[in-house]
Amino acid sequence: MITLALAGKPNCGKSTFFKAATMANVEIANYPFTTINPNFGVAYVRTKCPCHDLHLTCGHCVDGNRFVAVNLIDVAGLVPDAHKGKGLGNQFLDNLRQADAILHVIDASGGTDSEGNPVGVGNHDPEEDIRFLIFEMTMWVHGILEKHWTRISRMSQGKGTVIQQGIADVFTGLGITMEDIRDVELKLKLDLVHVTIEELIPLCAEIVKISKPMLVVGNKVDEAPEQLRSKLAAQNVAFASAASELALRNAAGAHIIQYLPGDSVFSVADKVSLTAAQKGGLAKIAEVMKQYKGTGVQQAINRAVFDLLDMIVVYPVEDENHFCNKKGEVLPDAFLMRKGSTPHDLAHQVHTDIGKGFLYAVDARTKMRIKENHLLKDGDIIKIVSVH
Ligand SMILES: Nc1nc2c(ncn2[C@@H]2O[C@H](COP(=O)(O)OP(=O)(O)OP(=O)(O)O)[C@@H](O)[C@H]2O)c(=O)[nH]1
Ligand SMILES: [Mg+2]
Repeated sequence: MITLALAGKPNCGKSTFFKAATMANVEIANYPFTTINPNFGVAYVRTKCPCHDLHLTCGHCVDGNRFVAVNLIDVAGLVPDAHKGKGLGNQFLDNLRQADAILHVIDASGGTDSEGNPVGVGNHDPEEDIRFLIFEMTMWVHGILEKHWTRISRMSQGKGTVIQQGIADVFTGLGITMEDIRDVELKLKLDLVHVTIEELIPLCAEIVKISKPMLVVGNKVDEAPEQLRSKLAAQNVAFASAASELALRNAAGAHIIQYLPGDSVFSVADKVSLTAAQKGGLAKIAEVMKQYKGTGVQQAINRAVFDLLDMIVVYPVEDENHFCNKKGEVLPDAFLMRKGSTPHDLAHQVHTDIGKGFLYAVDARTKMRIKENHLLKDGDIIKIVSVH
């Protein structure tokens, strides 16, 4: 399963985002380092369920909206010089290893300094926070490389290819290959045989870029001054109000409103009488949602998975005529897969044995056989025929 990690300086709203997205009960407070141990939970990407267009009822979606699970990690806040162990530095950075992509949460309201202390809205430049996280991650990677560098350079005895492999081996856990290192070497015009460890910092920045795609989430947009918002919008920041999303999720859970994560509006449930405070709170949230077409939490998760990681959703079925499994459940599974995946990849994802015994696949919509190397599309419904 795909894993997204929430990272950023302390007190920017990572745990609020996490709680809103997973509905897990985690601690939230207006001071730095509320979270020390990482929180692990399940969030969802939202997509249109194919049952809607096929005029079927699947029982796995809500009004035609399918929520597909992804892992979400909420980690301790990171402060400048974390790579040197400041704050909870290294522990935090190690928690990012398992992430496929990072949601870098910043405080778009500019109300907290670089260490997460409240300073009053508009008194800190959030653009600074964007740069610092990339730098800390780069230096974290550099620190790891430094530990191995003497061995790698000694072992290679001046042979470039051995050095490339040696570096790639250190970062296999981050999905880095020898080809990646060779590409970076060419791009940066580095001579790995003769570089000093300091000259490897740009290479480490590239390793971070390749292994940890990052979406910057401008949280607390409900309090962000216009001048900061327009500066951040120019940097393609995904705006969010995690506190608004959390309030809506709680209100929907209590049947006060009708709202699905990712909706651009909510409606107050029939026969519910609201207190003046509730009315005021909801009106403020509605105002934010109008401007950003929602609270931004679901939108950020979707953007990370579908745009950053380039994933599609594919639905395996056993009966292509009724779009169901052997038990008659319609569209029982939804799999997130990389764009460029084939039916054979899907077979492997369903089960290793089904992958090994793969014979052919059928597109359930057209009932046509598709080739093993055919490229799957988002929303495809596929029957796999295998010897197992
Ligand atoms: N106005 C506003 N406040 C928010 C929002 N999200 C979080 N907050 C507030 O920001 C403060 C910090 O929230 P947390 O979720 O604990 O922040 P964190 O990033 O997890 O903090 P650490 O665990 O200390 O790193 C709390 O007072 C939240 O209520 C938001 O969207 N808007
Ligand atoms: Mg926290």
